[in-house]
Amino acid sequence: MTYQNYSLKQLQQIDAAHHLHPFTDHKELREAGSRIITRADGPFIYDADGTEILDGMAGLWCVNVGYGRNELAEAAYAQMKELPYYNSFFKCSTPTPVLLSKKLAELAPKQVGQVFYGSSGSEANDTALRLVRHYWALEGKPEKNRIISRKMGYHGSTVAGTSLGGMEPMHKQLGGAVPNIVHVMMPYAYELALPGESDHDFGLRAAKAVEDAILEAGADKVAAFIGEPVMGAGGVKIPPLSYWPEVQRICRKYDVLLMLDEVITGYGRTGEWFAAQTFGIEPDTITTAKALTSGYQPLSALLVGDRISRTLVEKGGEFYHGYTYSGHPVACAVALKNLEIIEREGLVERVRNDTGPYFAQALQERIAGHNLVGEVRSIGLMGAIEIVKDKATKERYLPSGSAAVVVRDHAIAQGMMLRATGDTMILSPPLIWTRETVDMACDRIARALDLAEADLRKR
Ligand code: PXG
Repeated sequence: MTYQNYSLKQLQQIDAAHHLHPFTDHKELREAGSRIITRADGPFIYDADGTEILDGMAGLWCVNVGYGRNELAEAAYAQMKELPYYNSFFKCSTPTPVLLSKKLAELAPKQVGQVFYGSSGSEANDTALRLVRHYWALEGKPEKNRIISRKMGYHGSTVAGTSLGGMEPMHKQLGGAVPNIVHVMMPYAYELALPGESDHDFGLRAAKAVEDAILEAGADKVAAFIGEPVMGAGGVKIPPLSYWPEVQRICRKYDVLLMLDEVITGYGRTGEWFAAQTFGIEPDTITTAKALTSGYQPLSALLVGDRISRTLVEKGGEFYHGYTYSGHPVACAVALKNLEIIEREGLVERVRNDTGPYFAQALQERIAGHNLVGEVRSIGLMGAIEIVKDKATKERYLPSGSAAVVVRDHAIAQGMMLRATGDTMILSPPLIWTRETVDMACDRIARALDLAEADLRKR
């Protein structure tokens, strides 16, 4: 029986009765009822009432090639018929992860040539954490096991992902994180730069927090630094250009590995295949997931730098780690086809040279001037709108985070899906957006801001 046999109301009732959603206040959801999305095509999603909504979030930062790609469905179907599953344990392999690994090694920065697969970004970060600790143990330095991360970083929701991330409410619920992970300041100039401090100087100061943490622990105790090139779930926080090269210099100075979490930024979002290329750095690991398959299949790939893989091979000994679905043949077949589409349609170049700059300009010209907007910022097709009560003083509406939700609800009613995180609106659209789609989004967001302002000023 297909869902078409159920009314929207029935689906909502069954959802409420049996389905526990991620990151949800379940009491609140029971009262409101869920929004049920039934289909999607190109840049649009459609809810159970048939309402068309422009998807400004590419699902959840993942549907880079947009919806309705028959080629991806066909790749999955063909692979399922040929070989739906076999594992990559016990010295076995299957063709699609083999070929995908070769492709990823070609696309990745030159010092990164090996791939470890999982099904989610969280799993890939679990792998990354275990791998860097294993690396130092193989190098005869098992005590070099601490990881430096950032406050407000997001690295997933498993125990390791939560521990690596810097979200305090998540740590609180975890009730005991993976030990030896410390969190330093984030490079978020809008709120943390000092009066009169240039972007450049702020970037260096934020990087210095990494050095301070290394010195405090002792360099012989620090395994790695991990960060998202652009913090995503934490609010599309784009670091000054001075930040990443300085972090890399510091990591090299103290022989600390550099781990980039590109679960959001990987596969074109910033206008390069990887944000490591955008920021000109050479990480030792790159965590990727989401847009690797454009979300059509669950798949993550931890890209592993040669320094680490060389030690694994030279020293030998089993790395006791892996998942049933590591290198899943169907997911890897879809990833191969997805990367082929991104290449064939030149989506990365389009973001870099056309839609990315146009998006930045449109946000500046059409959104930044609004009374509710403290700042807009973007890189590639990834943007943020800061919602404030007072532009000049950057004062926010109270309670914290409540205003962005008002904007978001109006935006959805205007046919524009975007996300609110704290007091920040986030955009991360499919890379198939054109200038016209950017214009359509700005029209709808501007209307939502007007309506939200009318509501908020009544408070
Ligand atoms: N790292 C980063 C940088 C992420 O953004 C993960 C790891 C974990 O990936 P998985 O596949 O395990 O979810 C993510 C995921 C949001 C939101 O609300 C963001 C993510 C996931 C769910 C919600 O912005 N990012």
